[in-house]
Amino acid sequence: MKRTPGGSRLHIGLLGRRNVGKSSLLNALTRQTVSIVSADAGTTTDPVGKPMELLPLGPVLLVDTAGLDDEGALGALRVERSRRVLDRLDIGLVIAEAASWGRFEEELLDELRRRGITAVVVFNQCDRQRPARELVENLRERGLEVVETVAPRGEGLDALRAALVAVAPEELLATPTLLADLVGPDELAVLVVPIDKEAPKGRLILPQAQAIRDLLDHHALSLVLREDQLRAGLERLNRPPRLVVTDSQAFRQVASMVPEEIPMTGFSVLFARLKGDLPTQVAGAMTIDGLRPGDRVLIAEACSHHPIGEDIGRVKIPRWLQERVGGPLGFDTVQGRDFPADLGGYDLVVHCGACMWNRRAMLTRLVQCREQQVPVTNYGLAIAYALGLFERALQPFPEALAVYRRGRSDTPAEVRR
Ligand SMILES: Nc1nc2c(ncn2[C@@H]2O[C@H](COP(=O)(O)OP(=O)(O)OP(=O)(O)O)[C@@H](O)[C@H]2O)c(=O)[nH]1
Ligand code: SF4
Ligand SMILES: [Mg+2]
Repeated sequence: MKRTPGGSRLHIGLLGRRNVGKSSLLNALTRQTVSIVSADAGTTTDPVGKPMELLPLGPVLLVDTAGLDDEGALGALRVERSRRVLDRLDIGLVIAEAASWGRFEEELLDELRRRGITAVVVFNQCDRQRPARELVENLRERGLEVVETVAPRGEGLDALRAALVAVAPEELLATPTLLADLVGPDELAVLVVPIDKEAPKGRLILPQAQAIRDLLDHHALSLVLREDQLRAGLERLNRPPRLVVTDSQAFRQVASMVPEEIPMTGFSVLFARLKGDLPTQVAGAMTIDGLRPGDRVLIAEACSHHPIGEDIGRVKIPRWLQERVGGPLGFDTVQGRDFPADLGGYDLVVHCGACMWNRRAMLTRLVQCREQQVPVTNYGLAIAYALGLFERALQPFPEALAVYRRGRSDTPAEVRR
C-alpha cells in the first residue's frame, strides 16, 4: 500500500451500541479479520485502527470502537476510550439495528453534529429487519446519507462506499498535482499535442493547458510539440526528459519514437489518476480482453462538444476496440449528465478524462459502475490497452502497473491475447 501520512488519511469511525455489527462491518470493508466478532455484547473493548486503501476514496483509517452503550465501571472506561476516538474523526458511521433505532442513536448524531463530524447512518443486520421507510426518509430529509447492510455477506458495501464519496471533504478528494510530481522542479516534461483537424482553432484543449499550468506552478519545464516534431525535439535535448505525455490518439506513433527508458504516458491516463481512481480504471481496461463481438460498450463524455472528423469517442476508440476484439461491438455515446442510471446492458464503460469535472463527480460515476458490476475505464487507458501499449502507458505509475501485472498473472493464458 502507498505510504500516506496518517494526517492525510480520511478517519472513519464505526460507532454504535454493542453487538450491532461494527466489527463485522470493519472486517467486511477490509476483507480481513481485523476485529473479533462474536454474539457476546462487548466483544470489542478498545478502539482498533486499520489503515487501508478504500477504493475509490483512497487512503483511509477505519476505527472500530467498543459499544458506546457499555455499562458498569469497566464499561464506562471502555466508552470513555472510544469517545476519545471522536476527537480525530472526519466521518462517523452511526451503525444501528433497525429495531432498536432510538434516543441513543439520535444523541450520537447530535454529538457528531456538534463536533463537526460528518455522520453516515448504517442500518446493519438488514437480513433480520429493514428500517421503516418513514425513518429512512426522515433521516434523509435531515441531509444524512443512509445505507442498509448485511455485514457478514458484504451486502450494501458499495452503497456505503458511495455514501462515503458523497460526504468526503473536497480537499481529501482533490489530488494535488496532475503530473508535476512525476517530473520534479527544473526537470523537463515533453508534451505531445497533435494539431489536426479535431484540434480546436487557435487554442489548446483543457487537459493540455492544465498540464502546462501544473508544470509551471511546480517549477518544472515543459516542451510542447507536435508528434511530427518529436524526434527532432528529443534530439536537441542534452539530457532525456523525465516524462513524455502524449495525446492518447498519437500513442502508437509516439511510443515508436520515445526510447523505452523514458517514461511515457497519455494525458487522459494522468486524468484517470487526478479525477478518478487509476487502479479501478486499469482493472476496467483489462476486461477488454474478455469482450466478444456483439458486446456493448458505453462511451461517456463529461462535457458536450460537436464531433468533428475522426472523433476520438465516436470513431477512433470504437475502431481500435473492434480491431482488438476481432469483430463488431455495439456502441452508445452519452454526453454531460445523460449517463444512464441503468448500466445493465453494457459490458464496459469507457469514460473521458473528465477534465471539466471535480473529482467527486467522477468518483460517483465509478461507484455507480461498480455497484452495477460494469467495468469502467477511460479513453487513454482503453486506447493504450487496445493498441498493446498498456505497460508503457503505466510505466510512470508503479501501483497501477502492479494492479495490471497481478491481474495478468491471475488471468488464464487462453483469455489473454
Ligand atoms: N444476521 C446478521 N448478523 C450479524 C450482522 N452483522 C453482524 N452480525 C452478528 O452480530 C453479532 C455481533 O457482531 P459484531 O461485529 O461483533 O458486533 P459489534 O458491534 O462489533 O459488537 P461489540 O464489539 O460487542 O460492540 C455477531 O454474532 C455477528 O456475526 C448482520 O448483518 N446480520
Ligand atoms: S470533460 Fe471530457 S469530453 Fe470534456 S474536454 Fe474534458 S476530457 Fe474531453
Ligand atoms: Mg466489536
